Amino acid sequence: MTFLIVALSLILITIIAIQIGKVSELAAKIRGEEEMQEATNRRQSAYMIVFVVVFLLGCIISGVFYKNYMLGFGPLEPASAHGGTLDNLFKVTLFFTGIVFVVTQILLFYFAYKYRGRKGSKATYFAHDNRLELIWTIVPALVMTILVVSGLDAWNSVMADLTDEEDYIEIEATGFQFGWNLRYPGPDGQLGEKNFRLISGSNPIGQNWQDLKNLDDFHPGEIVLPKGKKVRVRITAQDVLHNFYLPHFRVKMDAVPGMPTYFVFTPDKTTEEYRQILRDYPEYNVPADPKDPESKLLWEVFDFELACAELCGRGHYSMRRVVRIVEPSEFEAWQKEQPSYYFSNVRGKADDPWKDRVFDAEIGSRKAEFTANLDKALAAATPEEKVLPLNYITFETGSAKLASISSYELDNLVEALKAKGALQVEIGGHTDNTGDAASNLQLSQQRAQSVADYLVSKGIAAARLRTKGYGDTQPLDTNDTEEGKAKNRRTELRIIGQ
Ligand SMILES: [Cu+2]
Repeated sequence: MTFLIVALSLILITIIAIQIGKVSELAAKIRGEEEMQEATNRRQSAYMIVFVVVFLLGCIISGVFYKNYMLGFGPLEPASAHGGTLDNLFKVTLFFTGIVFVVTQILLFYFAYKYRGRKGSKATYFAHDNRLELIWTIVPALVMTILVVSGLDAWNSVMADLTDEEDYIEIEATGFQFGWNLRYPGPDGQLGEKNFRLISGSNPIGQNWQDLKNLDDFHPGEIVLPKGKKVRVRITAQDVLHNFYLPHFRVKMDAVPGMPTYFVFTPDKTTEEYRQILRDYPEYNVPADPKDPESKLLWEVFDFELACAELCGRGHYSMRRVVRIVEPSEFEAWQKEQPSYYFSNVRGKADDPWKDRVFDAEIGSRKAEFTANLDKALAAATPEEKVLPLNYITFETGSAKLASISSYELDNLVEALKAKGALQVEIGGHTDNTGDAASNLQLSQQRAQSVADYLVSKGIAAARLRTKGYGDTQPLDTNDTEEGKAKNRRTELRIIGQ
C-alpha cells in the first residue's frame, strides 16, 4: 500500500513537472523560437544535474540502510575458512568499480549540463591525443591485471582439491527438478559407486548395491556438518543445470548433468554461534513472522541454507535445504542415528542382490529379534499366543530344501532349545495360495520336517519336536498381492510345553 502511494505521488510529480514545462514552452513560443530552444536546453540540463545528485545519493543511502542485509557486510560474515578471501576479493573489486561508477556518472551528467546547446557555442574538434589514449588504456589495464591476478590466486587456493592423506568428510549432492538428493558415507567414510542406469523408484540416485561401500550410505533430509572439519562436496545433477549454493559459506558451484563437480570448504561457525552474531543487530531482532508480533525473533530462527542458484524451472524455489553446523561430538551422535538407505529401503526387496547373504550387523539384530519374540511367546497367557515367527528361515523356491542363510536363525533356535531343556515345540509350515491346496499342504509339511531334521542333526531330541503342515489354510495377509503372499509363506514355532 505504502509502495503504491509513493509510486502514485512520483507519477503525479512527474506529470506536474511536464505540465509546467509545457506552459513555459508556450510562453516562450510567444517570445520567439530561438529563445525558446535555449530555455528548454537550460532547463533540461538542470534536470540532469538534479537526477544525478538524487540517483547517487539514493545509491549511497540505500547502501548504508541495507548494509546489514548484504553478504560480507554487517553480521553476514563468512561462516567458512575460505570465505574471508572471497569477501576481500569482492570488496577490492567493488572499491575500484565503485570509484569508476561514481566518477563516470558525475561526468556524464555534468558534461550534458556544461555543453548544452547554446547560441554561438561550437564543439572543439580534435582528431587524436596520444596522452589521453595512454591514460585510458594503461590505467584500466593495470587495475584489471591486479583484479584478475588476485582473483586467480584466490580461486586456486579455494579450489585446491584434497589428497587422500588429508582428513575430510565427503558428501554428495545430486540436484533434480526440484530438490536435492543428499548422500553421506556411513561408518566406512566412503561413498559407494553409482551409475545413472541403475536409477529406479527404489534407487533414486542409482547406487550400485554390488559395491559394499554403498550399503552403509545414508540419505539425510538436511545437511549437518561438524565445525572445523574439511568437507568435500561432490556435486551432480540428474536432469538440467542446477547450482549448489551455500551463501553463508561463500560456496557456489554448478551442478551439471554428466559432469561431476566438487567444492571443498571448512565451516568455522556453528549455527548457534552465527545466531549469536546476528543477535547484536537490530535488523535481526524483529519477529520472524511480521504478522505475529509474538513469534520468535529473526536471529533465533536463523538457519544456514542450501539453495539452487540456477533458474532451473518452475519449481526452482523449492530447492531449499537447511544446513546445520554443529560441534564435532554432536555431529558424530547425529551420524550414528542415521539409518542406511540400503538396509531400510532395499534389503530383502526384489532388487536386493544380497538375498543369499547375511551381513555381520544383521546377525546380532536378528538374534535379538528372535530372543525378544521367544520371550514374549514364553510369557504369553493363552496357548494361541504362544507362537512366534521364524522370520529368517527361507527355502529354495518350490522345494523343501533350506536356503543356506537360514542357518543363522536355525542356530538361534538350537541354542534356545539347548538352554531351555523343558521346551517342547511344534514347527508349523505355511504357504501362500499359489498352486493347488493338496500340494501346498504337502510342501508345508515337508518344509516343517526339514527344519526339524536340521534341529535333530544339531543334537536336539526328536521327542521335543512336532511338525505340522498347514498349507494355505492360515494366511496372515491377503493372497492378492506379492507382499501379502510373502507374509503368508512362513515358518512358525508354537510352544507346546515349557
Ligand atoms: Cu535447481
